[in-house]
Amino acid sequence: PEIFKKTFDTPAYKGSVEFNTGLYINGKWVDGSEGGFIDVINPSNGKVITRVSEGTEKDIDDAVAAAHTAFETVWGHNTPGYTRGALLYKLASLMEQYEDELAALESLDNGKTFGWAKKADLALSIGTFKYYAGWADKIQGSTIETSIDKIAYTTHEPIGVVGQIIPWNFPLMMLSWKLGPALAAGNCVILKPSEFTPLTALFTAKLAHEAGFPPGVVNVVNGYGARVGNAIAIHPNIEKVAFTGSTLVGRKILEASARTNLKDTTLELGGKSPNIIFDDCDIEQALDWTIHGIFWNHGQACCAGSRIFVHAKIYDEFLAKFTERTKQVKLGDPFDPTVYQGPQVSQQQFDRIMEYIDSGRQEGATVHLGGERFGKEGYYIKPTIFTDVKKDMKIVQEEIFGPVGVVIKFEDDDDVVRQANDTIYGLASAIFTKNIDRALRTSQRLRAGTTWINCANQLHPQIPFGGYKQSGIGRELGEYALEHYTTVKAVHINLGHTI
Ligand code: TXE
Repeated sequence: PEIFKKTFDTPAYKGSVEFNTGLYINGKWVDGSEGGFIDVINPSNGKVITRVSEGTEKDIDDAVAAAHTAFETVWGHNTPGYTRGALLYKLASLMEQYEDELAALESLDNGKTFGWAKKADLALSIGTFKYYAGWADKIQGSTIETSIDKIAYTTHEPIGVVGQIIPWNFPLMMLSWKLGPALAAGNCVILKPSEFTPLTALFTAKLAHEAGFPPGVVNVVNGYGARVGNAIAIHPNIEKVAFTGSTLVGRKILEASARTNLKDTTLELGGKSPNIIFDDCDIEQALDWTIHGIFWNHGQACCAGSRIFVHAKIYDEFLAKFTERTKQVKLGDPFDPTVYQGPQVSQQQFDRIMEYIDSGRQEGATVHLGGERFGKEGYYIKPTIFTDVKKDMKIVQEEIFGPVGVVIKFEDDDDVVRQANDTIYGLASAIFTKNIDRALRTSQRLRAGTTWINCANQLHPQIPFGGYKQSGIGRELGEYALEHYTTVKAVHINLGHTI
């Protein structure tokens, strides 16, 4: 397998990285079984950064076999929780040590700014590993009392070999949300990063190796979704699959599970989250978070506050200020510390977003701001605000996954709740008001897995995240995620003599 070396000499980061770009299977770096490669593109300029080995079905078979052996010999029941926890903590410490290198790679590969990669992606990923390190020796069942001559107890056992398929918008963070609970609970993992952003996963595999995870416990197989992702989804010896990505592919994963071995399946899918601004909010606070809600990570967040509902009484004032603030969002080189917004991740995503913007125009909405490419190279799109939208327009119903928000005027609380819930999704929601009754009442009525009150896009290792409706199945983070990586065994003990 090839080695990638790069020296960064940027305003935000000076230093070098070096790691293997092969597949990490059974504790070794190998080439893809067919010798293929995938080019990795820098979204700021469209140029090739490097290439990584391309995995195949055979590579997934090898990784699954290694994971089974590890599960039966050195992991699962064979390693005490405190040892698993210590390894997870060691990995988190190594990530801390290489925080700048990881942030630089994430920024180069994904296009997010180095500053945000460090402040959000790195901080949360490290925090997630530490959090689950703490859980590894605290996963326990219960004793159930039934009658005088019977006793029963439960154990929470690891599921076994787990497949994890992650997207490109938060490559490292999604990796930590997946690996953290799976490894803490004692499972062995085959992880497939997105073909668009494999670099930080490979660097992390190197760190996991250094931390001392036994061979076969963590396997990272690069590859395309339709091939390697599908091989995971249909594999008869993978007992659970966790996926983050589009609702379209999520459906395929669930179908594959139904057709094959009924894998336990968790899905974290798309969103079209409402951001509700009541007339009694603190307008400056609402502005700060609304901007962050829709433009953070260039709108490539499944929980992005893409439908911005504003109370009629403050609509004009809010829209004027929102427009001014949006004009100040600085685009440019992700390694420039004054830049907030970098490029979209890929040409495909750029085209997709521009098609949505065109569809909005064609369906009669007004491009209030932006709506076009920024600069001459790379996949940059100006922050875009639509007004005069109608509820059936594609830009109001479908996930755009770019820096595009629609602003909608509302008259009363019942009306806004009805509109907010009028979508196939139910991932997140944000509410801005200084009236606590109004905030909590509205939260209760919103069909969404998260409500942020007077903030947006807040994520925390201890707090569960996941969707209602077609935004997904199951929860990540917090204690809740562990339920999806363990299975319960009930043991009945008879102390008496009668049947
Ligand atoms: O996602 P895919 P794409 C949404 C967002 C975006 C759209 C398309 O709206 O515009 O999806 O993005 C793997 N079997 N989200 O096409 O294809 C793929 O290799 C198994 C929301 O990039 O779903 C990658 O690793 N796996 C989202 C992962 O699935 C398959 C994050 C996600 O890619 C596969 C990303 C298959 N048949 C996109 N096909 C979120 N929830 O945060 C692809 N993959």
